[in-house]
Amino acid sequence: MTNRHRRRAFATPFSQNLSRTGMATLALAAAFCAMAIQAARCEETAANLTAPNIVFIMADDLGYGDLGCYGQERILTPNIDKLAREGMRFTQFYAGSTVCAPSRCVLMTGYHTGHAYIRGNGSLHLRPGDVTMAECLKAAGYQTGQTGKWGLGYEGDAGAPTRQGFDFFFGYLSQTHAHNYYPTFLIRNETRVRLPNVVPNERRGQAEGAGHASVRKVYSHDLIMGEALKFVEQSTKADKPFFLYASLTLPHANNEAGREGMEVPDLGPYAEKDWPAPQKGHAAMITRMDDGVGKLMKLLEELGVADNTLVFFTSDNGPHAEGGNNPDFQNSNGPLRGIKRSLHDGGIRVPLIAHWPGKIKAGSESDFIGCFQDILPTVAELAGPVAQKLVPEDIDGVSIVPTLLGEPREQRRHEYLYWAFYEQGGGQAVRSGQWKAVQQPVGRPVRLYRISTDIGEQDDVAADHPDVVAQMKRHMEEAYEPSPHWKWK
Ligand SMILES: [Ca+2]
Ligand SMILES: [Ca+2]
Repeated sequence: MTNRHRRRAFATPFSQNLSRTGMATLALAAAFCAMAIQAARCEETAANLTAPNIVFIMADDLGYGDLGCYGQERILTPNIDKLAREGMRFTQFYAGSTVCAPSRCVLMTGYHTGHAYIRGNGSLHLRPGDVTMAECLKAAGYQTGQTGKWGLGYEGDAGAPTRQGFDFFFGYLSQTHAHNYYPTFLIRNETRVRLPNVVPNERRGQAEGAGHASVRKVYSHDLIMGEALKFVEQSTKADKPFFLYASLTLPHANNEAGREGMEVPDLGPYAEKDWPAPQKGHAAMITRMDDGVGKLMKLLEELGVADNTLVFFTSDNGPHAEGGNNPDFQNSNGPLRGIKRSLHDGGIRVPLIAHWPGKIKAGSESDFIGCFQDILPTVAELAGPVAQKLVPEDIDGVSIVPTLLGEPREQRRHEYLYWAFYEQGGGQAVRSGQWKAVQQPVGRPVRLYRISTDIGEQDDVAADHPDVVAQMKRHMEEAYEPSPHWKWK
């Protein structure tokens, strides 16, 4: 990957426009002093922290409005709501992409979808040289495990999680396989584990295992959650921190099952609701996931490691209209516009909760404008210098540790965030401060929204602000690095 076009888009913390006068020299000296003090303070902060366990829980296609703590009124999510009450809730955090694979690539490698290697769903897998979050944490002494859906490599290739820094893996490698909640097999490390479900006309090739089961014995989410709990329990026996990446598959649809795609073993508290069947399934999936989060949090308490564990909860992209689900029924995107595959905020703005008792202020809220590429530098900073040194210098993320810990040192901010989406004629979007620009499909005029006051992106003000539109177009040009694998189509 060439770095020729790389120009980092971060706001600088202090002015670079000092003139060549004596005053300027003095000011420079003062600035260097301030930097030195700041650097010393950073080192001190890092030295005082014991590297925490890190649990990163990610739902699949869960919308900004699907959780009680983000305004959901029908679907019960008591455990995740508790997580938010005890931790920090982000209101302006974004997923890496509006669909699965690229969002996960941004999360794992820290490059946005104008720079990342995997920028869309498809058959590409991570290369050995791609540096992942798991590799950084493993190098820093962490035990690393993933349960759930990977999406960045297939059986036997270099992209498999066990070849990208994970000591342990259980779940689905292929995203299409992951559609099926009652599969005939899942994968433990690099070996298939047979399951008693029966799937007639099961798909083959890279989608192997996808289909609609006729005999449903074992629900994959329950196994995935169970393996997550086991990994945590076993990890706490060793004298090392652990990293769990629980990339849950709920509430994604089984796209092979038509209008019966919201597969769930029981409808729980929604069984008697006067709702369409897919909506009952959708709600039951989310509540079942919430129940798993509750079990995980309880286990951390029981094992006595809750206070030294940083837990994140988020989603990989906005809500879907698949498997019979109507995202409007439960207002899954909240006040936002659009769903999965849109570059309006409904497709990309996601819940993010961070929980670390005694370190992250309970009941706090942050309007920091961040994105998945920020997670890698954040966890690497917490893991220490060995992990930090492995993170490539040209990634697009910034560490949000100062925000999480409420530190006095300055939080680096993005000058802008960028997304490229390569399906459906392509699309690009930029978020910069109060502004949001969307060009979807590519080639159409750029629409501009003052998102600070127009969260629903209803009022296109491009005609009133040609200077802002020009600036947003410059950001798009700067952020987009051509790739032979990714063309607007
Ligand atoms: Ca997804
Ligand atoms: Ca690698």
